[in-house]
Formats: sequence, structure tokens, C-alpha cells
Amino acid sequence: MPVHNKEIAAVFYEYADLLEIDGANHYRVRAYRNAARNISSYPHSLSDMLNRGEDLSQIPGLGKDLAKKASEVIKSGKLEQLEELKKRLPEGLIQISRLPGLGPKRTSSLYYKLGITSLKQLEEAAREEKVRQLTGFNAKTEAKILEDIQHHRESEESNKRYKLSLVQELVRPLLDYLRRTKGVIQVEAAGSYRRQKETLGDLDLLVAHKKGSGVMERFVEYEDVVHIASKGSTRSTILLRSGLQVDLRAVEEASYGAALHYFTGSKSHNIAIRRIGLKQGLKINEYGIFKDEKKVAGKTENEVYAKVGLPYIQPELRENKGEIEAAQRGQLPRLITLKDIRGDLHAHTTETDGHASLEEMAEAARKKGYEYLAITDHSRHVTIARGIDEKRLLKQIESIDSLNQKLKGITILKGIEVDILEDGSLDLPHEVLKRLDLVVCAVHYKFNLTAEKQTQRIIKGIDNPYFTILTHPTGRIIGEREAYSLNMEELMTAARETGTVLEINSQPDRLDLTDIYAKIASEMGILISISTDAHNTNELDFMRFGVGQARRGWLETTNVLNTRSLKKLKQIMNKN
Ligand code: DGT
Ligand code: CA
Ligand code: CA
Repeated sequence: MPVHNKEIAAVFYEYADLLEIDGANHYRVRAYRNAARNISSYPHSLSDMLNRGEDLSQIPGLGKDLAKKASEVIKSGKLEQLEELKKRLPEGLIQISRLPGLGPKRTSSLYYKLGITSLKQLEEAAREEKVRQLTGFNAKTEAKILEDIQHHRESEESNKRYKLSLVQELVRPLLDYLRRTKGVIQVEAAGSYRRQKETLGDLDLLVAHKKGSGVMERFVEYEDVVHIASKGSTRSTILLRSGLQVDLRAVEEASYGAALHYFTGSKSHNIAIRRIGLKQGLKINEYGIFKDEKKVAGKTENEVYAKVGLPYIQPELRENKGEIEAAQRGQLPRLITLKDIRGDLHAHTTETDGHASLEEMAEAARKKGYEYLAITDHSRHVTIARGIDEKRLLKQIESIDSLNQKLKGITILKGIEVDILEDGSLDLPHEVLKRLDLVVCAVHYKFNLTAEKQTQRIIKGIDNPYFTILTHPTGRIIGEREAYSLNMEELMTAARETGTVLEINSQPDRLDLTDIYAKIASEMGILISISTDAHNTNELDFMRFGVGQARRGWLETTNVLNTRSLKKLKQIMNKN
């Protein structure tokens, strides 16, 4: 992808801001801003010019030095000096400088004169009337700062997305509560919740009821409601204590399918379906399907799809990412379900950072009806989790062997979650790994390597003959940590060539692989394991999140390793 002029300008602007906060010479700051402005409005692409070997220093305001910086950004996507400065200056300063009335200059004086490095500290200083004492500030600007911080918080709050796991906890009691209303026929969660997205903007509920059921009154009286944003006879919106917004729509039974389809979305799926309908002379909305003003369908979703000549499309697929074309060709995937899962291939015990013993985990997995559970405690490098060394691992192997003799109906597999060290070697010697049924491998430190180094590190790991599964392959934590830089295509190619399995980690704040990568991997013929990484017996239930993610990634039973019988599983793992 070529770097656009606007992107180069953005890097220069950011650098100028940070320089100014840092108290740099103002000519220098101005030079960068000036260059940014000129680049951003320059009529030709600097990337293309550089490719053609043209001289960037001819561009007004650039000169030799800044032309060199611009080509650095074009070639590497970043400016090393900016990265350095970012490392040196506290992160909160940028946030402060972006408050409407502040900017870099004032941020600089807040930082150097009052030591303020975060919005929180700024708020405190303003409350204590310390800010007004600085040159360039007064009581009025101080009050404005407090106001702006408040606004900033509110807008962050409104951009906030909620993890599926949290919303699931809130949904169940609320649905039960609504179901107990007289006149309510059916209640369901639609929207991104029904599509099993990993995070949700708000929750959309749909009720089929008899007119006059009073369900709206009951909805706004729910005990967890802190604010009623709107209340009408067909639609109301409330805010729960957690901050989650919930929309409720009420329709008559005859429209339920059409409404469910409409409010499940996604919006772009709906639009595509409506367009197909239009070509056939059908009007589709949340009340039903109409031909010449006459309602021809609407009670069930099946009817909606059937009327436009399509088979039913599962909610997890409704993103307009090829599902409609697949449906037209009769090639929709037969999505994996929770019932297809025969065991869990990633779990911890009290031997490292788990909270249940080997026996307790085994018993919980047996109760779930699993054929197998792999115990994969951390290896020694993860010292904070009391990672196990050779000696302790050999002891655990013995314990599992003797437990297996006693257990009925389930087999405990001997495994480990071994660290892929920085040089790509695994944290335990071959002689020990050899004795295990499977080796789950993970990156747990040095997240900030370049994409090339990180990719090579993992690929080298994969080359180890005992490497079975790459767990949480990208390392992202939802809302907290970005994936580390990685060349996924290269990584997946290596995985395919070696028969390496990639994991969908079912921890609700990981869900790593993402749906998109899971789909690509399976299309490449890579096997996926869906595992919980359970640290206690309850977390074995996280499997449902992993399966949800897998369904969003179009996975079928055959794409998933732990849908195999124990015998098959062992055959596959031994081949590697
Ligand atoms: P979210 O809440 O951001 O996680 O995502 P959704 O998909 O739940 O979106 P939301 O809550 O805004 O709307 C719920 C559904 O309602 C959405 O998936 C499709 C439907 N919908 C909303 N606005 C429109 C629209 O303008 N046109 C169409 N066709 N459908 C819409
Ligand atoms: Ca929603
Ligand atoms: Ca909504």
C-alpha cells in the first residue's frame, strides 16, 4: 500500500506537536507544520514521485532535510525520531494537548511547570486552582479545562464497546424478566449480540406481543435501569447501571420474522437482501415483505429468505462478506456448533496459575461430556505464573498417567503451554517435549519486535518437531492490547506446510484468532483448535465464545481439530 500525502502530513503534524510539548526550538516546530500543510495539499503523490526517482526537496517548504524525512515515512511507514520522542514523553501529554482549549504549547507548560502528565492530574490541578497561576491561564480557562475533561470522558464513554461476555450476563435475567410479562409471546436479542460479535455497541431486544401487553412499562421499570432515554409504544431505550444501552422494539407476531431479520443486521447484509427483493418487485422492511402493497411474508426469518429465493443464513454470517453469494450458489458453510466439540486442548491447573487441581479440572471436563482434556500448564520462562521446569513436568506426567488409570469416560492429555523464546526456540528441551501428547506454543514477551522478527521467531518455533498448536496467535487483548506486528500470510503459509494447528483462544477478552483470520486459515487448509485456556473449572464454559468466533469465521466441524474422536486426534497429532 502506498503511503498517502495525508498520512505523511499526519506524521509531521504529530511530530511538530510533540516537539512543541518537548519545548523544542519554535522554528523547527514551524518547519514541520509548514511542511505538513504543503504535503497535504500537494497535487501529486509523494510516494509515486519517490518511486519515479524524483526529487522531493523541490516541494515548497520541504528542503533537503525534510525531504529525507518524508521519504523515510514513505519507505518505512514511520519516522524514527517521532518514535523516539514518543518513548521519552509521557503518553498522556498528547491527550492533554488535544483538549479543545489547550494545544502543545500550554501542555508543555503544564508538564514542565506543574509536572502534569495525564488528564486525571490536570483535573486535580485545576480543582486545586493551581493551573490559573501559570502564565497564559486564568480562572476562566481553568473552568473550561474542567468542562472539556468532562466532555472528553463522556464521548469516550459513548464510543465504548462492551464485551460479549459481559452483555451475555446482563441479557439472560433481562430476557427472563420480559418473558414473564403477560401478552408477551416471544423475546430475543438481535443486533450484534445475535451475530455474536466480540464487542457490542448496544443491545437490541425484540418482543412479539399482543397489543396492550404493557411490556414497555415493564421494560423501563426493570431494576437495573438507571436512565430512561425514551419510551414509546413500539420502541424504548434504557441505560443499565453498567452503562450499557438497551433498545427494545415490540411488534405483532405476524411481523416478528421480518423485524428479527431487520434488527439482527448487519445493516449492510440487510441492504443487500433488500436490493435482491427490489429486483423481484418485493419491498422488505421491519414489518414484512410486500408485493404491490400486499404483505406476502413476515412471520419467520425463514420466510423472509425464502421469498427472495435464498436458504436461511445463520446470523453469525450476516456481514455481507460473501454469505449472500454463497447462499445463491447453495454453498453456505454448515457451521460448527458447541455440540460438535469433543474436548478442550488448552487448560491450566494449580501447578501453575490455574485455580483448580488436576483432578478437579478432569472431573469438570468429564461432566461436560468431553472425551479428552489437555492439561497445558505454563513453562518455566513464565516465572510470574510459577512456570514448570523439566522436573515438575515429569512429575505432572506421572500424575496424569495414574489419574488416567482411574478415570472413566475421559482421557487427560499431557501437554504444556510452552514459551516461544525470543530466538524462536522452545522453552523446554526436546527430550521432555517428546513425552507429551501435545505442545501448545505461545509468545508471552517481547511483543514489540518488528513484524519480520516476530514472524521469523514464530516460524522458527513452528519448525520444532514437537510444536502442535500455536495458541492466541496474534496476542491481542480486546480493548487493551493490539496484536503484535506479524506477517500473518507468511505465518499461515508456514503453518500449512508443517501441519501446525492454529488456536482460537476462547477467553472472551482474547478471541484470538479473529473471525477473519480463522476464515483465511481454514480456507488455506489449516486446522483450527478451539480451546478455552481455562484457569478454573467454570472457564471451561468459555468454549461457547470460541465456537461463536469460529462460526463468524465460517468454520465447519471438519476445520476444527477438537471435533475429532480421541483416536483420530492422536493420529493427527502424531503425524506432526
Ligand atoms: P452495534 O450495536 O454497534 O454492536 O451493532 P448493531 O449491528 O447491533 O447495530 P445497531 O444497534 O445500530 O442496529 C441494530 C440493527 O438494526 C442493525 O444490525 C441493523 C438494523 N439497522 C439499524 N439501522 C439500520 C439502517 O439504517 N438500515 C437498515 N437496513 N438496518 C438498520
Ligand atoms: Ca446493537
Ligand atoms: Ca441499537
